[in-house]
Amino acid sequence: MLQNSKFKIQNSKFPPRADNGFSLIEVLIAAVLVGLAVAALLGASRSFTMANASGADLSTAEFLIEQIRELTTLLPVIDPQTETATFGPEEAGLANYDDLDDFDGANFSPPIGANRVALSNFAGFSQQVIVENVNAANFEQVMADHSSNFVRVTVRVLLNSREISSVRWIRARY
Ligand SMILES: [Ca+2]
Ligand SMILES: [Ca+2]
Repeated sequence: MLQNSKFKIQNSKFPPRADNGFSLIEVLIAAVLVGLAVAALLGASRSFTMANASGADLSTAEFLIEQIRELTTLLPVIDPQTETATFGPEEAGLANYDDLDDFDGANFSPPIGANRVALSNFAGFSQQVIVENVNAANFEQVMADHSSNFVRVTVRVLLNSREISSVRWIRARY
């Protein structure tokens, strides 16, 4: 029994392969396939980079809008001293702005942070602020300055004069 199986192993030789390498055609096809794969990867990488760049601009714009929202959110809607006498800034400069309508028409370039300090790292970006009174029953309807208890704040962020993002919100006078 044992001898028999030994005999079989000794005699079970695999037939030698006709060739152990690749043919020229196989190599050429492989080279073409690798080339196509590399080209596809490069194309995908380029479009991803472009999408990523515009995504980064949008993230920056949203960050800059948030800075204005944070800066103004605790300010009263009308001036604490002169109340509705003036629509717009009663103060000489940004450092002393103390109510929401002081920011109407403001254009910060370079943009500013919530602490009113210029963000020179974001040069090229700018923040435009519009403050308008709107109808209490219809926030889309703009009314005369100080003629309602609701104001709509619009912040637009531009990069090199191109609008990247804009956000509107409503504040109530209380
Ligand atoms: Ca003021
Ligand atoms: Ca004011």
